[in-house]
Amino acid sequence: DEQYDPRAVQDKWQAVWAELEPFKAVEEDDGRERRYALDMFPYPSGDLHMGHAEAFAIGDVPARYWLQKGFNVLHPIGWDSFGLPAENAAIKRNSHPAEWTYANIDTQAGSFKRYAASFDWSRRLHTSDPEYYRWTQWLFLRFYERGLAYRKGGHVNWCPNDQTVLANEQVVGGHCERCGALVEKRVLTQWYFKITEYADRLLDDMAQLEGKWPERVLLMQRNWIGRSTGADVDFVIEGRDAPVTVYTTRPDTLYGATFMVVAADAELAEEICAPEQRTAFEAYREEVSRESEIERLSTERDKTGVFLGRHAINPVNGERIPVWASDYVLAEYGHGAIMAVPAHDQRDLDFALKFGLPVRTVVDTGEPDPGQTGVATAGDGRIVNSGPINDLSKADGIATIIEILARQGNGKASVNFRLRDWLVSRQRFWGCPIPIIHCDACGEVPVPDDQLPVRLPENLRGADLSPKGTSPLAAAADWVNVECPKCGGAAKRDTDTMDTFVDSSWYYYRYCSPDYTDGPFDVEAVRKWGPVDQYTGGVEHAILHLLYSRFFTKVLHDMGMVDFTEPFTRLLNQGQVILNAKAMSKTTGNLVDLGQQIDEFGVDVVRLAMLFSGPPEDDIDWADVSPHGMSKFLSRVHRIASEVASDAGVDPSAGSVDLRRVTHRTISEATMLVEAERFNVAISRIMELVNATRKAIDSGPGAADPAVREAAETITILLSLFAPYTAEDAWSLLSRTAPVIKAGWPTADPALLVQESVTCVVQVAGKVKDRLEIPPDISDADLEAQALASPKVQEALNGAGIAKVIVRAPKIVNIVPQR
Ligand code: ANZ
Ligand code: ZN
Repeated sequence: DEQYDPRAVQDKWQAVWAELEPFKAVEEDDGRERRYALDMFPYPSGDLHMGHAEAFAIGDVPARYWLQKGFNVLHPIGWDSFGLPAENAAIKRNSHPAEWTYANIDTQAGSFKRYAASFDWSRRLHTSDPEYYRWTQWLFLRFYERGLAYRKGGHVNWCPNDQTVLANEQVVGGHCERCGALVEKRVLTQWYFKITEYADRLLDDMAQLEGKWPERVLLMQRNWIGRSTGADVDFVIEGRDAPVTVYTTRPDTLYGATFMVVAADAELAEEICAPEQRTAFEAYREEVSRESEIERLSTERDKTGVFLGRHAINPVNGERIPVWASDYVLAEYGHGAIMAVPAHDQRDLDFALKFGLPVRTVVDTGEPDPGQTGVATAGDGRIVNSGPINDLSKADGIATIIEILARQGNGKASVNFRLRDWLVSRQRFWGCPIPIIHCDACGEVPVPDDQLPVRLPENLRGADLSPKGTSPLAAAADWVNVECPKCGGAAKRDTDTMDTFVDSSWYYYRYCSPDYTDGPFDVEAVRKWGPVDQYTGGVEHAILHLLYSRFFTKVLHDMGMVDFTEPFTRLLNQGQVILNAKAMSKTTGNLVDLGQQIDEFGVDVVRLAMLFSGPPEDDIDWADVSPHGMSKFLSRVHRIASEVASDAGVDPSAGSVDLRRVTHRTISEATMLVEAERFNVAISRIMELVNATRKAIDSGPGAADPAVREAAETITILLSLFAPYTAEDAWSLLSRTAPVIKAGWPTADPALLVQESVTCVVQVAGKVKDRLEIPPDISDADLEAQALASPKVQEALNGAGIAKVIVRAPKIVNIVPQR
């Protein structure tokens, strides 16, 4: 017989789907329950690659499953189309970033269609479209009104290569997340979103996500937010009016504070430095300004620092302790100053030993003296050398010291977060302009809503866009100079654009009403569709995008625009596609070309290989997959469909019970496996059903048996989640009407799920005396009773008493008679 070629049927069915639009979500209530399946939208860099093929094959399964189940499914697609690569390409080609961007989007859209992604194409959006970024600007202004968008000067991360600032989240190990350059610190005035105001809620609402998001993502978010509890303690500084506050997680060690350390780059250090130490301090600070954050945080490095020529007074015992400046204390955390307790904090101990400062143990943990060993003891123990809190435990010591400080009025319990406000301004062109006008007379003036969008100029090209340290928009005089909306005087537009993570923090709401013109989204539409039921995408977004989207959702909730507080109910992070253990990412280059794989094997083979290789969250080594094996399997399915006589409508209950049992067990298990996201195992169950069907055709009741048709239809419907083209073609061979995706998910007949009986051997004194047909899940007690009741067993016992009965249900019962 003729070999089936999965490539041959693709164009035909793609055209049919374009006509039938089976993936279109229905806006009106039509009695069906709604489901929202979302894939992280792509960045338009070139064509789709193997990583996309994996992610979108995985994301397609729940969407297709829900369609088969009869839900009204929203499964949209769009593009995250602002960003640096487009700008760099435009500089190279002397063009406008939009040209490269929209050409790539078209390429990717064509590839998605060929790949049979089950998208509702009518909802397509691009974040770089003015009709989209108009609403990004509108949201910025609402944040601004609520005090959640503000400008401040301060130390920021600066990428010397991209010539732009970066959010903390975009600095990975001290390097620019995008280009890898070592990140520098600069003092600049920038726009921030006040995400810290939501720190508690971002942590506490994670309770809703427990068990529904990958545990490691929740852990990464928790660590990133980094809530710590302790106390603020005020130290009087000799010769200075205002005290210096330090943050400590260990107020129980206050009697062990033998010096204080101020961040060398904090204003405080500059301010309290005594005149005779100024030269030394300034030289040191200069050194520190050249260090990267990784260097500063490294525990391996030798400690450095300088004495500031001042003393602080310990608020509980009046002791005078020297104040130092060092780089291991960060200006931006807590109060930028610490009380150093070298006996119980390793960094402080390293510093004390380096500079000959005293070490005093105040918690006896039973370990040797840190001053001698150089190893700080951080554990619990009995408090010593600490006046009123002696003999207390760590926890009681903390509580008591906080009480004492509160009574004295120089300290209180305090909570700190590692999370910083989100720096959102960028000095680049291809992003959403910040809708603020700067007027000498009025200050910051929001662009009025009816003047949105503030459009990007279209006349800047090539070299106009090259990095200059300020936004290329600053050079566009006709764009920058405007009338102040308040006073009508001469004013200037803000020339920064927004971090592209702002664009992607709300796109999933826009999909619910993509053409809405009265706001970023129709609140009613989001009430119907939201929140997203299943979100699929890469774990590289475990912190940034997901945290920002969660933040946006909480703000939108507070604005009364959404009625839930978490945007993504379930999250699935697919693994990576690798080749011989090398990751296939943008940076290592695409070692395998998706287009070429599809040309060679066909879409269904690639999709199936992606899904069958293992659980979705595991990495796939493309060197280990077998496209030929997948191809063979699809051929077997296709052949079964072509052999089954076209007598649709015959009652399957007239067919082979043995095959029907396999079919219904497969339905039951595949349903559970798909819902548990074990797609690879679901596919292997389908393969087993294909084998059983083949056998029934070749050496069983034959292709005309109604049970064989039932099996063939079941195989086809189940396969429509994973290999859509072949499923559609098989469906038509079975004389059924397209689209197969609306065929309806089959339900298993419980009567056919009851397992057949198994045979149990019954021995008396080690000799087989009877065989019982019993249910496989029989209990030991029932089995023992049945065995003892057997006439053959009674005969063998011949009136003897029973010493012992050994039961191994459902296989064997051994009866030991009394002698
Ligand atoms: C005294 C002490 C004694 C501390 C001890 C620890 C152990 P987390 O958990 O991360 O919040 N610290 C405070 N502000 C800092 C800053 N700006 N830069 C660097 N370190 C800073 O850590 C809080 C602890 O880190 C604080 O508690 C403080 O040292 C230090 F046995 O105070 B601790
Ligand atoms: Zn003005």
